[in-house]
Amino acid sequence: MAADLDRAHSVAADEVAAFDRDGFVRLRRVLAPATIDRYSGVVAQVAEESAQHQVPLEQRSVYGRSFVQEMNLWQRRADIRPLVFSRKLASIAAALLEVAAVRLYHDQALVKEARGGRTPWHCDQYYWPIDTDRVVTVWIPLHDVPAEQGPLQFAVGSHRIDLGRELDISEESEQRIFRHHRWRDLPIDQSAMAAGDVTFHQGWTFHGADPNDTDDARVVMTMIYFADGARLIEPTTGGQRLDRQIWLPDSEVGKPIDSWLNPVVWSGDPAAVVTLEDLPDPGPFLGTFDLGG
Ligand SMILES: O=C(O)CCC(=O)C(=O)O
Repeated sequence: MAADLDRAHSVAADEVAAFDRDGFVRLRRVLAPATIDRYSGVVAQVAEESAQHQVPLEQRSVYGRSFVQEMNLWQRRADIRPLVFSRKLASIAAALLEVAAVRLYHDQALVKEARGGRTPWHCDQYYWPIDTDRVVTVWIPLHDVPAEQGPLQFAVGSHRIDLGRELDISEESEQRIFRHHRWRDLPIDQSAMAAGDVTFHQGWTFHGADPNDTDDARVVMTMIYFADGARLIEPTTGGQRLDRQIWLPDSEVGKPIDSWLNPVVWSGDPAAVVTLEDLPDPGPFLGTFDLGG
């Protein structure tokens, strides 16, 4: 299993080109069935614990209904670390971004509960006080995700259109974006995912997901990586200030981000890459978001 997560995975030139052109790429059969089995249980358990602290779905905002969000599991649980620090996944991120090394921004479990709502269209880079667009999220479904369970969907090429980037994820963001014809004309790419498939999307790529119309939770793990050498910028929104506080506490504005929370997870220089032994002991980090209305 660890071997699967650290095994070299070659990324084809047409996959790099598609990622650059479309803002995302779907890669099939990247992770082995045994790896998926191992981590689906861990993430489902975290989500179940989280759900006990949440108000019922019908009392939440549109955002709150879209998924239960648990952040930086690696700080809390040693058993998720081989997945979060997977050299295979981090090396794919570096290849797609066409950079020599990547750091971890943070990880995040995104569990769309049974009958959970739509994930409104949004882009992520708006939340990140980082001076580069060389930032990517890997979205890892931990079981097959058919269309009716809300697989991730992408607006193809939307990373190249500077429209609606300043909108928080909400029903309003979705409605305002769709009023614009350039946005309405973009093709939408959505397809069912099989366990072992993953997607990678850029920070400015608009994405969303349909509701979960099934009685089973949609269990997904994600990691966000950015190019080594990227600098912290002065946060300009509430979301960016919060991100700076939580994920970039020891980094200085204008300087390359290099705190212990953002280790190098892939580099052409193996000595630069963090090992599981280098990581601090798990602590009581509380990355639960309040999903109330
Ligand atoms: O899982 C979802 O429904 C949304 C995922 C997402 O927004 C992300 O990974 O950036």
